[in-house]
Amino acid sequence: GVRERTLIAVKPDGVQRRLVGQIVQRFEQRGFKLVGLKMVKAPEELLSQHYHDLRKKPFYPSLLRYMHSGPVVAMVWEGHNVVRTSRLMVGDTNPAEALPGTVRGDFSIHISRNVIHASDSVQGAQREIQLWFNCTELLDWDCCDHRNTYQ
Ligand code: YYY
Ligand code: MG
Repeated sequence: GVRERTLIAVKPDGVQRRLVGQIVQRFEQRGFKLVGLKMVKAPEELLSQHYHDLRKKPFYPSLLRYMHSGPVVAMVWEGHNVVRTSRLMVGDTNPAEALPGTVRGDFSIHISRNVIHASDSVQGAQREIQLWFNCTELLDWDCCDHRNTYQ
């Protein structure tokens, strides 16, 4: 439905490289609705829950160190099919495989510094949104262009 939500986060490299504005712009211009946004230095506890499924991977320790190295801009975007569409907008995990036109394909080179996070399933998105945001930080507001974005 049009109320589907996903967690998007500009990672510390993306914030350092001043890419926040361009990334927000892509989701706005696509027509999705921003319902939450904050800048945080993510606690290690949050990051270990966020990346729980990857805890046995060889790159996990450096992944956590990188994600904890500086501020992250976490956002919740809402709209029809937003989880799948935002994965397409973000591009392949490995920037070498990410197509031009995607965030990773336009702004990154190496898998260890791939600029952005996007939830990979509707269930995963719900779990991640609960980890990163209180419900009071998510705003339910009427988008004036709703009738021009949907049927
Ligand atoms: O969802 P996505 O970010 O595209 O990839 P995941 O498989 O969930 O991995 C999370 C994160 O871990 C990835 O964005 C970069 C990092 N990573 C890595 O550094 N090296 C790998 N071989 C795989 C993933
Ligand atoms: Mg993932």
